[in-house]
Amino acid sequence: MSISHTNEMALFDNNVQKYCRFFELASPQQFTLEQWYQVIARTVLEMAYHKPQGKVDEQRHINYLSMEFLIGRLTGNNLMNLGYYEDIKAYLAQYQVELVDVLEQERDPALGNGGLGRLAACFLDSMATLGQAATGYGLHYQYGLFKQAFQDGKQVESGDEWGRNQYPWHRYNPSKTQQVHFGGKVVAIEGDRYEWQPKLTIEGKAFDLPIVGYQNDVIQPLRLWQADSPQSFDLNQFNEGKFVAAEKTLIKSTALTQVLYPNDNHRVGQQLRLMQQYFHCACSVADILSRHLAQGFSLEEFPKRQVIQLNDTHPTLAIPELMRILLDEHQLTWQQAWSICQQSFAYTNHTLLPEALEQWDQRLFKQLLPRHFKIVEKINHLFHQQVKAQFGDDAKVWEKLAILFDYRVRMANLCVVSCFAVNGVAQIHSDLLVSQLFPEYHQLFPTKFCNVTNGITPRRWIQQANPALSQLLDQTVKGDWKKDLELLHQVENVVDDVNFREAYWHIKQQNKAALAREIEQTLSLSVNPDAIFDVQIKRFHEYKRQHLNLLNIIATYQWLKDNPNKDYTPRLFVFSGKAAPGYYLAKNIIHAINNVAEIINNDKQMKDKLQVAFLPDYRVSLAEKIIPAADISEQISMAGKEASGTGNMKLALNGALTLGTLDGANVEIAEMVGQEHIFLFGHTVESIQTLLAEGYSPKTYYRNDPVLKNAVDFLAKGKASKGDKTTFNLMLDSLLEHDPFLVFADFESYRQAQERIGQAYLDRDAWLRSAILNTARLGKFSSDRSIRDYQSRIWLKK
Ligand code: GPQ
Repeated sequence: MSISHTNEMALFDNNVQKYCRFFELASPQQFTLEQWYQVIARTVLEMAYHKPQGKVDEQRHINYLSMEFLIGRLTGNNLMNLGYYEDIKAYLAQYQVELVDVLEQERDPALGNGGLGRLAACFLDSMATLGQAATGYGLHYQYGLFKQAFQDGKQVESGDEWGRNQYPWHRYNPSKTQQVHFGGKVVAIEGDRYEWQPKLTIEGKAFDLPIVGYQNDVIQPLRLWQADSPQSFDLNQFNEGKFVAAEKTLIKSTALTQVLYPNDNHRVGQQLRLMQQYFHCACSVADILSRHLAQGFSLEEFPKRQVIQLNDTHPTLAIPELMRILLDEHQLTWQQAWSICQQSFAYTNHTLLPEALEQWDQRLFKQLLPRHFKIVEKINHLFHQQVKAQFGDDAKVWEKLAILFDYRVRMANLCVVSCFAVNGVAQIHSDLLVSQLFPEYHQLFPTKFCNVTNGITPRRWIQQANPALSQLLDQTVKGDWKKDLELLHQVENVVDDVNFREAYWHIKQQNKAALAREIEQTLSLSVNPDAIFDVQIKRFHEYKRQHLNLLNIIATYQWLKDNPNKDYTPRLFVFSGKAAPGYYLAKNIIHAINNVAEIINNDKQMKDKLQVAFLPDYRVSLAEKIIPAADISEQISMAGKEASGTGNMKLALNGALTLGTLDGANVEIAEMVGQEHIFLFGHTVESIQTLLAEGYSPKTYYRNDPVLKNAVDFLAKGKASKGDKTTFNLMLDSLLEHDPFLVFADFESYRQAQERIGQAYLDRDAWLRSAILNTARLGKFSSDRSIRDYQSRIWLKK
């Protein structure tokens, strides 16, 4: 036990003994693992607040508004960041208890869908670690992202009742309760001042989770709002039943934060979602303002002291909400209020996909938020004057720039007009944001746009997920790489050191063996630990092209059947990921992968050569097990569609080589690691433009490439569906008729890249060298660097 922690561990022991009496046990020996988990978490939470708070920079307080925070398990992470991990591990040893087993008891709080939510979690970790004053604001969903299981190969969903009421890391903070109003009407008072007479009021209760900085004693809240009120409300009262086809009408107020909408990169049109969004914004803005005023600052000082960072457009309503409070409650003039808002809000865009850009039905918006609608109308009107001044009265231009258009409220446009900064999440994405989505806005506001490439926290994604690699890096690197990931550059110096190389290789093999055990346990599939572990783990979406991966697997299977004696480097293809419950085509792809896996895994000729493992219920804790074991990281989206990706960074830092298109952050990964250490393939954004201009016909590829045709026909002829030729029509018709994400166009190039991988793996030394250089050269992708970029380019920009 480290000297500095002796007192704290005495306190810890004291608490353990107290709980022991509390549970009427003779000795802690009798605790179940679940009890250990609860006792450790609760005790450490208390201990954390006993320490003097570490220093934070309060120049500007960052209020990070996000509908999703995919935080993952907190216990191990908090123990590490607080510096208690080793002490508590040693403490438990006296009771023959393994800390890792205790940590497995924690259910992941799955309060997000995918990359966007996980990014928010990494950013909170980095802000605390860098001492950037910050509060995360989200929702305290009762059900997180649904649980996924497979039945006959098909995804089935069930509710994720994650136990928010027993969760040991959060505390209810009754002094922060807020009131949120909906519906009703507005009455003019004077000038821009109105009185809102709402129809319904719901209470928002605050639940705080501690975000612990890495060994700096900084703790900041992630404040999650929970709707609570005994009242029920009738959704019909806002809209005479016109918007609620898919929703129940009589709803308990608590339903507002009952469930996370399971959509990723896709907008939701439902009224309850709009209410959720406003609830989130209203609680958060009120909290931010009251904190600001309680510190003794004036409203004029608000922009100097606060930033409200909008994680995509989901929290856009915070803008008209702050306007409303400033105008109606604080009686500021429009100019004063607008100036405060324009200097306080910043917007991060996470997608260019048109189907993901939020637009709300104007009537629904107006009925639910009549005062906010008036405010948006005025913002829109004043902006129109500005557009006319710049571009003349050009209807075509206005059609693109308007906030209100065609009876819709366009949230991205409201953000660009109102915010002082707009950023994309990787260089290529930020460039496309300007050139494709917002070119006229860029002409109007050339200095608003910038790039901040995403990052990941090395504390969770190396230290916690890959303890063996972490230890090797501790021994190799001078200075704490966990605080400054660029220090990993030093690893370049030992890339030719035999001992280091052997240790690095050994760690990867151990991690693969551990994943093999997990696969055996979950799928009863015994896999070849010496195969290339080729991993695609992410949400299922056509643009991410899991079906491109699948078609190659089928083609490989067919080739191996025809050429049983030819050389082939054994592969294990690992998939994990969920599809939105209403996204039938993505679910069809999941079904196809499972059925093909079943055939291949049961074919004795394929044993130890070609295997497919689809692990159900992808979540943060499962990612932590898969990532350290990967040899190949599949990042194969259609170029221009993946804004950044962050799994690509986690995998490459853990020594997987990327098989990817020039999309999102893959472009920057390639730049950092060097062309020789990454497998690039496929069309680029530029070559896609040419292809589409010439008229793309997927059928031509199908007809001209017998390998592609055979793979497609395997599914079309029912060979993976017991003879039923229609099972995969959804996917196949889309591919053959439109192929909107150019799967066929990239198929051949993808096959060639896979071929190169098979060859490259045979040269173990060269492969290992590439893997090590991936770890050494990707320090840029720490989320600490992302946060520093936010500071210098947006939050604290001079
Ligand atoms: N992203 Cl718009 C999501 O995870 N969900 C969404 O609804 C939207 C974006 C992702 C995006 O697809 C990835 O490319 C990014 O790396 C990630 O956000 C974080 O920026």
